[in-house]
Amino acid sequence: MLVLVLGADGYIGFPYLIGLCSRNHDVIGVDNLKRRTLVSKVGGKSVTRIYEPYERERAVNEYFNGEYRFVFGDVTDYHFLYCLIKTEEPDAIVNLAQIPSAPYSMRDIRCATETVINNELGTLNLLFALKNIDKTIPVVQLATLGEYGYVNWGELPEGFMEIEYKGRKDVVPVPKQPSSFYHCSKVNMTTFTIFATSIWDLKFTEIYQGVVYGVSLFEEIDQRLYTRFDIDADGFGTVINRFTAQAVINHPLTVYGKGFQKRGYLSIKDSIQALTLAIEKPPKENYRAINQFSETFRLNELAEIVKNVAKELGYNIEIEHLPNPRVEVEDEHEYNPVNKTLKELGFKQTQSIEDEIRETIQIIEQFKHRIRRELLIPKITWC
Ligand code: USQ
Repeated sequence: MLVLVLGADGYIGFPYLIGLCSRNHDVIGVDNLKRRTLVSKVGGKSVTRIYEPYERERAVNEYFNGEYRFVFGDVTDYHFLYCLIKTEEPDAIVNLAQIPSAPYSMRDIRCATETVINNELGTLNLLFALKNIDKTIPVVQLATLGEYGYVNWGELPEGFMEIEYKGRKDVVPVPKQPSSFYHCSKVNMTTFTIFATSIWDLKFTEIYQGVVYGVSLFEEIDQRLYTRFDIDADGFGTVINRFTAQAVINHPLTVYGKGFQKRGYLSIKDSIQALTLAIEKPPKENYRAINQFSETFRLNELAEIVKNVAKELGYNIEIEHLPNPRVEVEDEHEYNPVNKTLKELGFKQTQSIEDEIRETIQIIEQFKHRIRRELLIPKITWC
């Protein structure tokens, strides 16, 4: 099938589209290269060396049967998005074109506005374009587990839950408790999507994804197929990737606060596998919610895992608790999201977190000289 991937130059977008081409799908990848600009803006740089989009396009087409075409463009431009979908008539669309950083969105009013406009307007444009062109094209769109926040009642269902209030029952969206303006923008994307799919009969799957880590499957084939790997504290580095980069330069692992914060995690290989299942097995219903993660961990557990794997590889690393720059629940708390739908679709974790971290360390060791220490300590605070 022909898949339109919005956000084709991102950490997940690029290896995801390679995965699709390796399964004989054709892909049109769209990106405005904002991620590259924003990482530079916060002083960062991908630890892995990444290639320009058209070099990436050439490399994908050299190795895989599915044909890949890169298109430079911005999903916040309705006319661009409308014309692209109308002309290309994709069989499926994947919307990953978001600014994904919680700290960046908390930096100042400009960054908050930029995040909100990019993420929410991109979604609105996609919803309207599909209403006006073809309501039957299935879309997979990235939401986040962080939309739900932490709840004290136990299990976190997928998207919707049954409630009972004053003796009456109903099924409603799971309450949202976002913890940054980035997470607020994702909540609003979800609200738009649930509403629009219900009135216009569109076909959307929203992926409530946990924190992604690791390196993709394609590094060994050709260095032009490397995905980016960010480690900056105030922008785009996520926690496990930051810990692995810290390990290879003998920097203490920076646990924020007490370290009991519990979240869902999955490797980038598993993210690609799960997104592929979602696109190849579209839903019957107008709106499907999938909680996407492999395992849950507390930060203290993650730091111990990275410390132990690094030790096997010859690095003796300390764990350091920094004052938490964020406002988040950091005492012991419940966190039990369910991921039933993913399992029903046939998802299986590719490898253990230890193996994934070992592989990541071995790959980024070659790029040690590109890890800048000054990017490892957070400066943006929530208050
Ligand atoms: N943290 C540390 N030390 C660090 C960096 C982070 O202790 O050096 C902690 C944070 O305080 C937080 C946890 O690690 O408790 C995760 O932080 P993160 O920066 O890895 O991830 P987060 O800001 O939650 O956002 C990431 C992605 C986002 C995605 C989200 C999934 O950037 O796009 O939506 O993970 S979720 O967390 O489930 O909302």
